[in-house]
Amino acid sequence: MAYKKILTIQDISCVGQCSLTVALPILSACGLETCILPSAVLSTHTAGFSGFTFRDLTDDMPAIQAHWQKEGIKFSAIYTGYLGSLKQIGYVKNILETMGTEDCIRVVDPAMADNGQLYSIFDMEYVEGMKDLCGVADILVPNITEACFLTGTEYKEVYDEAYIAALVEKLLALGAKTVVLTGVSYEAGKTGVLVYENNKCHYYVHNKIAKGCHGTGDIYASAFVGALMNDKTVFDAACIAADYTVKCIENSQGDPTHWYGAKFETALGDLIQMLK
Ligand code: PXL
Repeated sequence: MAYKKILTIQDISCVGQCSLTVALPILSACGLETCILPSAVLSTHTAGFSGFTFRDLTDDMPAIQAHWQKEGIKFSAIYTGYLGSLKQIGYVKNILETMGTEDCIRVVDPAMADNGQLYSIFDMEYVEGMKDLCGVADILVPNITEACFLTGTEYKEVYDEAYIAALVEKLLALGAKTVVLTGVSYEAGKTGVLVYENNKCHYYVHNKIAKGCHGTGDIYASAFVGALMNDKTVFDAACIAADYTVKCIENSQGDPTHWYGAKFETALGDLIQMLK
């Protein structure tokens, strides 16, 4: 595999095992030079902690990008996650459009919602902005809740294949070429990932661990990008990311003091093995 430089744009939650504190170690473990653009700095993530600090870095972005342009820096992949503001989405869209190498792969994780609800700092105006960002993605990696918000679809806990097919069709209409939809579950105790690429759908089913963890969307998307940039196909990368995420959740069971994230570090060795 050629040595690749990639950029990931998401927040730094100083404590909480999500966003950049997950993406950076996972992508580095996958053998990738990982450059970062922090969207915001928070004392913790926003899902379960109260009184967190939040410094929005939107206004730093244009100068950072301008410096990179002056230095002639380009990225083989650009992967975006949790962003800091609606205004920032415009800057990030421009970075996706202009900062990649000719064969750059643009991956957008519209990290804004889970379990039927938007994360606390976001509103419907932000959802509209995120729709626009999805239009420049080569690969979109939403969970079902995010897919519903992006497409104006009613969120359901129980659904059939026709519901998922309609959801994917509406996501493609936003402009993304490939969709990797996570958390698609048709039977109790199982869940999976649906990959739509080149007019074909593939589904990978795996065990669903009853007690999930915060931050697994970020773990999944990071491992997916890491595997993809190791020259795996989109479907193989989606399967590897699923197996790794399940292992992270398994390794995090039975520790009530660790309610805020998954112990993803303990399974990095497994991820590296899966890439071989
Ligand atoms: O894992 C998604 C995420 C990322 N960043 C912040 C969050 C969350 C989920 O709540 O609060 C700051």
